[in-house]
Amino acid sequence: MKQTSWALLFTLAACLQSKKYPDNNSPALDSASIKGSVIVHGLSFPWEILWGPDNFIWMTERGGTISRVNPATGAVIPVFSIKEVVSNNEGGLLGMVLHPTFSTTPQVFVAYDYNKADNYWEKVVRYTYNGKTLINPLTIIDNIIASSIHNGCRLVITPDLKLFISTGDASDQSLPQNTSALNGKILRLNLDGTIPSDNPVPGKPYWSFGHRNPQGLVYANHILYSSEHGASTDDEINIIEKGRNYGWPDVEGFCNTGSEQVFCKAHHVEEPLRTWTPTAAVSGLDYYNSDLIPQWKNSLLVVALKNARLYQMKLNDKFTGIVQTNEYLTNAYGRLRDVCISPAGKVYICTSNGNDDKIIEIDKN
Ligand SMILES: [Ca+2]
Ligand SMILES: [Ca+2]
Repeated sequence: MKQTSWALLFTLAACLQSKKYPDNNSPALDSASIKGSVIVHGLSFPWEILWGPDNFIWMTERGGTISRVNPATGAVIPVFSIKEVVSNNEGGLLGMVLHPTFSTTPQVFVAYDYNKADNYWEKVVRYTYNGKTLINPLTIIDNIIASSIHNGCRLVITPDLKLFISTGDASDQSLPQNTSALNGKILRLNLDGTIPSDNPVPGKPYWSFGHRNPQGLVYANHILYSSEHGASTDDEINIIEKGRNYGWPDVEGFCNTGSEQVFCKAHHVEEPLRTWTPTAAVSGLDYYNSDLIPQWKNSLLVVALKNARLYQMKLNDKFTGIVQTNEYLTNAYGRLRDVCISPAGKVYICTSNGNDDKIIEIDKN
């Protein structure tokens, strides 16, 4: 099942030649040092891939299935299928995260969309893994408005055991600036669904607001980073800070137009680290700091759907700015949804083409 893609090697070599955003004097990347392989194919819209403490890749597929993927053999082992999931266009079973101490607390958190009283809703449910399947569902949060587009839904648990949930605007632009609505937010909850006492506003589940469709979220260097889809302009990478407003729909990307500058000043809007115009449709986000691919140390990795490539964004020494971006896999596998990294430093990427979707492994050569 495991096959090296020579086309990918050539693509990598070609991509490694070009630095699209050179803004420091980093040495040129060594194209001979990296290779890509398809380890799994035949998937249907994988949405979340994450590296589990069992050294399997845990995966959601949008239709409602949770599986464990053996990265050495490509075997896909079904864990559970959530019957309640309704996959309506971009909606369905989306983000997933495991408890940080999974071996002693084997909890699996998933976000998904479903129908209730003729409306489409999103909720986050916590299951327990019994070694074979998922049991004991507990709803952590419910009644987030779902839509056929803009559902956000990446999940992160920080070391202090807080659950962050990104939610989209569900195509209703009145929601992100309404701090009583659950949409267009990055929410922060305790792992039992209660609201932490140190949230920005007591009793409210949001941590930040003014988001359009954040589909990437990673915690590293004591910083929460996100990726977010813009409309036709201004995809964003953000650093998510407590209580801050990220602008949507009044601000797209930087506070650089007259009306945006007025709004940003009045509402203390946090600007992104970088933007893409036209949009690239950036989705899954992770932080790379392994020695395996040393050129990528201290980088954010984000994959793009529309632009069908991997962006490697080298961070500065304070982890608060992007000093260089390099591009890989351009058009090699179509739309790319999510990325995860093994402890050994191998990078895994899943496609989102809806037909023979794949997981690709990137390793040193
Ligand atoms: Ca913004
Ligand atoms: Ca702007």
